[in-house]
Amino acid sequence: MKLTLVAILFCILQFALTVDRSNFKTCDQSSFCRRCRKVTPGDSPFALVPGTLNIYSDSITTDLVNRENNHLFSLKLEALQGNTFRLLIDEKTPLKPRYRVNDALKSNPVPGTIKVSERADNELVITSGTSKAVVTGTPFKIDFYQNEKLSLSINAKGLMRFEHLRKKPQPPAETENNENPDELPKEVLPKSIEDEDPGSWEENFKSHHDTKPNGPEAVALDFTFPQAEVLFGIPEHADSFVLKPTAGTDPYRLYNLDVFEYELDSKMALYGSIPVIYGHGPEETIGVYWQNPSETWVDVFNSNAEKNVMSSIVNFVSGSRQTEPPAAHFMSESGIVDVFLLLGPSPLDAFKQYTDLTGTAPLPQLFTLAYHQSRWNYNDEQDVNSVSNKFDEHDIPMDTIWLDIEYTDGKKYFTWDPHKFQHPLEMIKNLTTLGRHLTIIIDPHIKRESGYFFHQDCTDRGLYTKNRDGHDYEGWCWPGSSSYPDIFNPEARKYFADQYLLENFKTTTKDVMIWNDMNEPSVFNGPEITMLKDNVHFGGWEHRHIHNLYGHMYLMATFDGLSRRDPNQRPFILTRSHFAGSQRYAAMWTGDNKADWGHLEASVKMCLSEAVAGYSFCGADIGGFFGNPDAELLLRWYQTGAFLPFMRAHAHIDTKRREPWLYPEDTKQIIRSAIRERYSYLPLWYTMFYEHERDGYPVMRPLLAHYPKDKNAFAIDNEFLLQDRLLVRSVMQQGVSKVDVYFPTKGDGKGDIWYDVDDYRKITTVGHESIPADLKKIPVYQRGGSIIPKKERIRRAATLMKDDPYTLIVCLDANQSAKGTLYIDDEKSFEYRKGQYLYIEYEFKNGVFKNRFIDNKSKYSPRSWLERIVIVGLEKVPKSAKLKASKSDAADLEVLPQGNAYVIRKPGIGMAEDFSITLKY
Ligand code: NBV
Repeated sequence: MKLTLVAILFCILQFALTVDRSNFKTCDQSSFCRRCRKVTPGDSPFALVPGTLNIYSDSITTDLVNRENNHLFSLKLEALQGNTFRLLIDEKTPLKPRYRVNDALKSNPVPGTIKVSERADNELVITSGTSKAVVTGTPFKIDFYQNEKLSLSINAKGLMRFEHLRKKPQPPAETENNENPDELPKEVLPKSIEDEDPGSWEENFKSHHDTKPNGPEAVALDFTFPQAEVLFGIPEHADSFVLKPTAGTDPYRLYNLDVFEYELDSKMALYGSIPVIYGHGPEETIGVYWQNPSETWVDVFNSNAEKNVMSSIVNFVSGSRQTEPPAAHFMSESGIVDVFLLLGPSPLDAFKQYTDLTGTAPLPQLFTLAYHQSRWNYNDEQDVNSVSNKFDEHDIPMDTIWLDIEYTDGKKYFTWDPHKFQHPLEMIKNLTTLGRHLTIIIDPHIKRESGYFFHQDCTDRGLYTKNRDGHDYEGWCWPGSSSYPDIFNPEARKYFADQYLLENFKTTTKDVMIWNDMNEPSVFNGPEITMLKDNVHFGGWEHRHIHNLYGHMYLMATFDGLSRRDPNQRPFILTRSHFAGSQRYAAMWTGDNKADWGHLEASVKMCLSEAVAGYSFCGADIGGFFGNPDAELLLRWYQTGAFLPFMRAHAHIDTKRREPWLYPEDTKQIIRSAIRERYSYLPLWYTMFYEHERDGYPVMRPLLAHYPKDKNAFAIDNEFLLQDRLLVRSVMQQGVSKVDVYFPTKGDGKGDIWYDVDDYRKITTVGHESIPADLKKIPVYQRGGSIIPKKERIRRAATLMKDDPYTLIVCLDANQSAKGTLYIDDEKSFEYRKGQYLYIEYEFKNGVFKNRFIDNKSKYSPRSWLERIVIVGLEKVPKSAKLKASKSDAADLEVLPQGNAYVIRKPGIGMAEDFSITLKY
């Protein structure tokens, strides 16, 4: 009863306040963070042990010693293919094994080859390709060079820390001669940081007690980026894309948490954690992937970012560099050092090195890239049907309706509320006949109610996470008293996955997609709203060892379930919690944002950080989850959301209904055209996602990805690129009638030509240009030199546009040429993996437009055809065009001027046909 009251009070309080910082730890309240931060820069106590070196074809191994206590470690430095190294450090003979991550990498990395030479001066040189690692023995340090230039240093600041597992010191016995043979005499070892920290062996936070059975076990290491000017990465934080120095503040925190009404410009932890960081400068980009799923804090050093603008201009002009290059200090509560060094050298190289390790988002069904309509909650079946119908009435395209937790019978997942959702199959059918889909939420907290099959099964089969006493852990969440499947137990994953099969979840169909929320996991009455760290998972691992992986493993189960439900349909899952590699299973969104302008801006910054950390399929609640957006905010949010990879409107249960038609007519019309614009670009989105899966580069990119030398572009995060084809600078401020759009330079003062996608106005500005932006305007530009596929017949749902014809927008560069790709398949199944697709490259050069099939093996022949080619930026006026196609007769085509463009109308060629079109002047 007491617990119930506490939980209810907690929920009420949550709805009354903005973020309650006191619910979450500061570094100072976290014993291991405090300890790691106490290490002072300087000579590291770690050193290689002479005579222990082994050399293999791809790696070296050697012992490492902590000279403060003579504890031994094993070190392995391995070269991987693709200009990447991996460094592993573990205790040589730990008291018990330390946790190693198995499920984040997509597969075993492919080893490279090395050559090793020893230098007299205490150094080992390991060469792989054009890169080399120079390992210094005492104090231990590794420097990575590329073409003789220092790119990255490990432990150059000497902040390494590796707390070995030990027996708990017993209070001294009364007798005088109490000697423990395992420990060196007290006078030899000075008191260590962990001996002195009161939180090393147990820790309290608010009313919660953490028993820490293994005592101190932290690992920490510093990385210096000598060529970098900025650092970015380590999502998820509601902060700028470029990381801020942490001196005098808390470090950035990576600990998956359900943070209510999160603050902006904050280093506090959020729902997801991806421990990859990049250092970027005009010459190169270097990444560091710190593979550790325990609570992690990251200190950022960057004196460059602290300097005032004047001194950077002076430095820039004089060519002088800062004295201290940017650095990052990773500090994790437990585990081992398992770190991947991604040596770039270009930004795209480094991003790909990361996705080569952790994978990409598999090509989603096309409709998932269209518009999703959600709210907590659509009340009942009638409500769902009427919302769907209203979209048609107002001629607004929409592909998916979402149901939040209220559809269930008392928050018991895999059930339906028997009154509000009496005929789920009928409701689903109503949607699917219109070409639409349904997505429902399934959370990981399981209601402890006798008679609820899921609870019964997990109890009977021992599938729940245990508390430290070995009993099923009970926490408080939406259903009230809840337990949490031990998702690290393969049997629990299989059980969870099985529930999605249609023979089990009979009241759904294969067209129902899944939303996994609260999977940090969120526990209302737990420490920091999550699970106790001394809870125990399968294999005996404490929750502290694996916390940031909980949501990821849960996604693996859902993905497995949906894959088995219908092996030839691509699953769609949306997740809140995520870790490195989760992009292989689910799209993610940025959680419970607010209906204010700052949160709208944050949506772009946050998705940019996710994108460079392998997570391309990212979006934010359009309109803001909490609060009620006014008309201007809502329409600007739709305009931005239309150009983010995942486009979904969603709102809290206490907000006013906000479907577009509930706003004034002019607002509705603007929202409608933003959504329609999204639909017109679906062929581009689909192609970009295919190329993401195939090539590993992000879909959404910071400007520095393609303009790495443009220092003014490094920190820009209110503007972004979609591949290198579109530049988006949507309006994200209240009451403005113009925006400053930044057109980047390639570094030589020259830039690309850009064309406004609304009227094909040509822009040759390099730097800022002020653009008028009335409420209808979304400032978006197509790069000269690119070709973009579109569909211009917009229908009620994307699924209905499959066979519709294509339009190609050809924007010319300074050489009057352009290139671009288009990907086509059945938009739904895995047949594309058997070659059932078309992947086409289009090129315009010397007045000739033609196509080329990138994989000749493609066997797919779509019904769709080429309806229109729009050529933008032509210097000479064409009179007509000559078409030559493989399957039809040569023909003369009309070329009509249209504003700033020329339109070749109705080439009428099937998409699988070879052709060329020559302009006649
Ligand atoms: O399931 C209810 C909500 C959901 O609408 C939201 O999108 C999630 O981020 N959920 C969180 C639980 C609690 C919100 C206060």
